[in-house]
Amino acid sequence: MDLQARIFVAGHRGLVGSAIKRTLEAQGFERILVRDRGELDLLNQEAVARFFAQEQPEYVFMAAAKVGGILANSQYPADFLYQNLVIQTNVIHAAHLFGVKKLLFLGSSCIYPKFAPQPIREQYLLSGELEPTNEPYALAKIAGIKMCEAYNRQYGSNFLAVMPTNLYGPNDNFDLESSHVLPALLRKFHEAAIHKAPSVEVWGTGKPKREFLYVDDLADACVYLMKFFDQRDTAPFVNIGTGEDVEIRELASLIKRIVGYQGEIVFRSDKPDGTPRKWLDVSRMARLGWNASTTLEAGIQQTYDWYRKQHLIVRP
Ligand code: GFB
Repeated sequence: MDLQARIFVAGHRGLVGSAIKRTLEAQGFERILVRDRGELDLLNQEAVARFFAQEQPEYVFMAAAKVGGILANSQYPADFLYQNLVIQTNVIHAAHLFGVKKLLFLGSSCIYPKFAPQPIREQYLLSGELEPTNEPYALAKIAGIKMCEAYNRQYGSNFLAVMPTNLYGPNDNFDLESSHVLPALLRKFHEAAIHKAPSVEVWGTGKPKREFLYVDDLADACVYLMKFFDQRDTAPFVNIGTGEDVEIRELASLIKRIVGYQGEIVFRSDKPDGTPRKWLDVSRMARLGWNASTTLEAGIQQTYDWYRKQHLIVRP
């Protein structure tokens, strides 16, 4: 992938797409193609094909998706299934029709069975039942992985798929209803500190474990794979994580300390816990020469700095 390559970053406003764009820019890539939702509706097959015909992208990072936390996934199962299936189908198929050299599809660690052995190896895909809170999203992502595999097999395409663990960082969604746990807790502790609230609510029992990867590390891994690996080398897909997970209660304590909040933490066990653990085996990616570099504490601190800058709020 030379610095003049035409690279389409689908979903460049989102958490992952914006980090990939930042990383590509920092590495000197000059022809990064992006389109806002108003300019290109990825749900529209004809519009997607027209865009590929006009712009002839050579490389595609498929980071556009309908995403959300445990509550949003439970409330909008149809949207998560429909939108992800259609968006990814349109982009992957257009990449095939218009001769894209390489495409990288973003999956998610929730594609693995709810009770998969830990740490989760890539070959555990489709070996058991999914976690019900995000089954529709997971099914769409599994279809995306299988679509990449099928196009590689039938047409000799070079489509890669990566399975990142739970992500966080700048440009995340901080809406308390639809976001993931890390941005939600950053915001809750921050606001509680400002308003000197006596306690902060954390959903569930606090016992589930999650592995959190700073999004700039993920972007670095994606660009690394796009530059140096083909689907033959990474086949069929690869986990990306830190290799370490934490209990939600430990995460809450860490965020509380970073924000400087003095009050109590209250666990709302009437809210869902979701899957008990999804700890990724990242040895395949390590063998490919890549490891995460940002510690959880440093990543949360950077995300918190970004959040406060966005909201022009002084430190409590
Ligand atoms: O991040 P999260 O929404 O997604 O929740 P999942 C992780 C854990 O944090 C759950 C708990 O056990 C939640 O109950 N939690 C505690 C909270 N407080 C909060 C809070 O204020 N907000 C949120 N959101 N959670 C998602 C999937 O699952 O993971 C998606 O639904 C996707 O499909 C994503 O795969 C990576 O890790 O449970």
